[in-house]
Amino acid sequence: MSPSTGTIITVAPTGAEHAKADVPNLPVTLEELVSTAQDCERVGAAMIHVHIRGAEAQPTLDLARLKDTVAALREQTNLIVQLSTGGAVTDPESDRLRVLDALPDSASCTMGTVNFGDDVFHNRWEFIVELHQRMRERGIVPEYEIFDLGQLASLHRLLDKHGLPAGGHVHVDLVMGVPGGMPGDTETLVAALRMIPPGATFSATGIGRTSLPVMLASLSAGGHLRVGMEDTITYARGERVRDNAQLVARAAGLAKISQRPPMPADVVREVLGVKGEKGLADVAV
Ligand code: KMH
Ligand code: ZN
Repeated sequence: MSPSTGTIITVAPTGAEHAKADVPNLPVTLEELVSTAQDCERVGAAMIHVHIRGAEAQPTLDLARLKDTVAALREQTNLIVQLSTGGAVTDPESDRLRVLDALPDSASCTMGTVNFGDDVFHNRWEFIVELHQRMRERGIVPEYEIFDLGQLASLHRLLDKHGLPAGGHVHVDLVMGVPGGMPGDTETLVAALRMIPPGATFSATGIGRTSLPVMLASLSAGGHLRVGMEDTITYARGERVRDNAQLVARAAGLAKISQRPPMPADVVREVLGVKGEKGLADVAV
C-alpha cells in the first residue's frame, strides 16, 4: 500500500488548550490516554500526536512523565508515537527542546510564529533549526506543522540549508482554521499544495468547525488526515464529540469511501522512515 492508495490517520487526542473541567471526556491521565489510543488504533489510527497533562490535568512537559507515556504507548499499542514539541503557548523553548530526550518515534516541529487565538505561538527560526538538528541526531522523524502559508517557505529554507530530516522523508501537517493562521477551506489547502516540497506527504486537520471541510479537501487532494479532540470537540452542529475514536472512525469511513483506506502503522513507518524503538536504542542523549 503506497501513500497514494492508503490514508495515514493521526489522532491528536488531548492537546494543551482544552480544560478538563470544560471537556470531561478529554483523556488526561496516562490510563485514559492509553485506553483512547487503543480504541483509536482499533478503528484506523496509525499515529498518535501526544500532549500530556500533569497535576490537576494541566499541560506539562515533564520529562519523566513523557518517557513513561512513550513507553506505555509503545507497550500497549502499535501506534507511531509522536510527541508535541509545541506544548502550550506558555512553555519555554528549553522545555520544548527537552521533549526530544524522551526519544519518541516522531515529534512535531512548527515552522513559524503564529497568532493563536488571543495568544502567540512562538517559533523563532533558530529554535526551529535546533529542533530539526536535534531530531536528526536522535533519529526522530519530524512532522512539520504548518499554520500559515509562509511557513511552507520556511520549510523549504530549512531543508535547503540543513538537509533532509531523520528518515529521509518529509511529512507535513497543515493545521488549518486556527484564529490567526490560515483558514480551513479548500482554496487554502490547494494553495498550500503548490508549496509542499516534492516527494513529501501531507496530512491536514481543521480546527473546530473546519474539521470536516478540511478532511474532505485533504482526501480529495491525495492528502492524509489528522483528527482528534485537540482540534475539535464538536462532532456536528450542536453535538459534542463522544470520544476520540468517534472522530477516527468517521475519518476512516471517509478514507474508505475515497478508496484510500487507513494505512496500518507498520506501513506508515515505512512511508515516513520511522525506524521504531530498536532504531533508537543506540542513540545517546
Ligand atoms: N498547543 C499549541 C500551542 C504542536 O503540538 O506541535 C501548539 C501545538 C502544536 O499543538
Ligand atoms: Zn499539538
